[in-house]
Amino acid sequence: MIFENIPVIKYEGAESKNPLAFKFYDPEKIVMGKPMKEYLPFAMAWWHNLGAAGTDMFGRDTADKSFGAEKGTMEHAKAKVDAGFEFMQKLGIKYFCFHDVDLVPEADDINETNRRIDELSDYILEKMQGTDIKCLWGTANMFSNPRYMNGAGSSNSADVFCFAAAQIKKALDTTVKLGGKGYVFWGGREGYETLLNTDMKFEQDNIARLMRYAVDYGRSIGFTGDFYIEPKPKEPMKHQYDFDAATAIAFLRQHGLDKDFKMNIEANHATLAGHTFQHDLRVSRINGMLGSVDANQGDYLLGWDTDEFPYDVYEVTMCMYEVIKAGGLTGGFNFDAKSRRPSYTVEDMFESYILGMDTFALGLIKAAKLIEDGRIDKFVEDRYASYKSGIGAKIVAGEASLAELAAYACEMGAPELPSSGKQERLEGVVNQILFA
Ligand code: XUL
Ligand code: CO
Repeated sequence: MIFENIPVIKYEGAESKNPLAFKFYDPEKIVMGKPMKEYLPFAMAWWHNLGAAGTDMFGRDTADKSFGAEKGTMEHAKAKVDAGFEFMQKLGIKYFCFHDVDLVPEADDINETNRRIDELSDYILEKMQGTDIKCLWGTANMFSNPRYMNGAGSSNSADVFCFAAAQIKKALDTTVKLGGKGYVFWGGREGYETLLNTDMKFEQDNIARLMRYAVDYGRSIGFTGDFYIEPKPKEPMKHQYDFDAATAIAFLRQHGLDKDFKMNIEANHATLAGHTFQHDLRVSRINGMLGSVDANQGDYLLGWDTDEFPYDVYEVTMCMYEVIKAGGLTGGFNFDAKSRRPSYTVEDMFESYILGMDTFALGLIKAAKLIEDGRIDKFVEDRYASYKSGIGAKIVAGEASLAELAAYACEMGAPELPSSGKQERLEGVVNQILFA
């Protein structure tokens, strides 16, 4: 056992003062006709939970993530598997997400890296047996190694493009081997630093080519899940092509990839794009492309991707509102989040996930209440009542012409002001649902 002093985390209810217990996440509790756990397929992010130890731009690690083995070795890679499975089992988490290089130390020779990935994925498969833990999604890290300084699909080097293809192939093989439901493209360096040296159209077409090669290969080896784009506007690049959900969806449609891809929406990426989390979820939902969520939150006072554990119940309630309206996720909620640097103990690893899971449970409960209450949905419905009959109904049916509408307007004279937006009343309803 690696986390000897940590018990299995149980639901103790809202009054509990035990830091190592759930206050709101009660997996069997029925919410809108389904057990909570079905609405909330949580996933552990291999990289943050088992890898990130607090290093930032100004200082080194604060946490010890060696798990009793020497870092950079296959023993350490296996110790991370042991730690990860014990961690997930103690919290009741059923999924994990990984990058290829989260699993094993990358070797100088890709053939050796691939051999290590095979060995480690065999070990993960063994660990999975007798548990109900599965892979949510896999991905290839095509942003850390210096070769990817100009991106992978967007690189000016065809050799780098091929190397990316090799990594994607292996990551897809491994995702399929581990029964993964999805495969993610996060284009961290798929963008530019300056247009002075950039052929934007060529780079975007090439990214689409790489995705098309990946889809064709994935389908040929029996991968039936969804591919995801995880939009992010910037960081590390000054401008990233998958800026936000609207941009990514238009890109997928332009290149005929929209049948194979959905969105993986990360809260902190949406806010970096100048949107709310809910906005990017809504854009994905109304386009039938809400697939999965990277569950975290940013800091509105900071302009970068802080990847904090979700705590903002307003934001998460509106997330769950979108998810319920979408009929649930085909993917899950991956905690792409890290404990703050001064929260460096083993207890902090668990308490971070407890916070995140409890926040989403609260968000689910409150979003269900908001929908059952019905005032907000009814208000929105009524707000467009002028399109239900008369000239409005004709507009919606596409049976009018511009000349007919103009004639209608000229006869009418100036229209009355539209009905009040009542934002403050609606915000009061949300507060009442959250706190009454
Ligand atoms: C980076 C980020 C990534 C992706 C996977 O901002 O979110 O960890 O989720 O590459
Ligand atoms: Co992410």
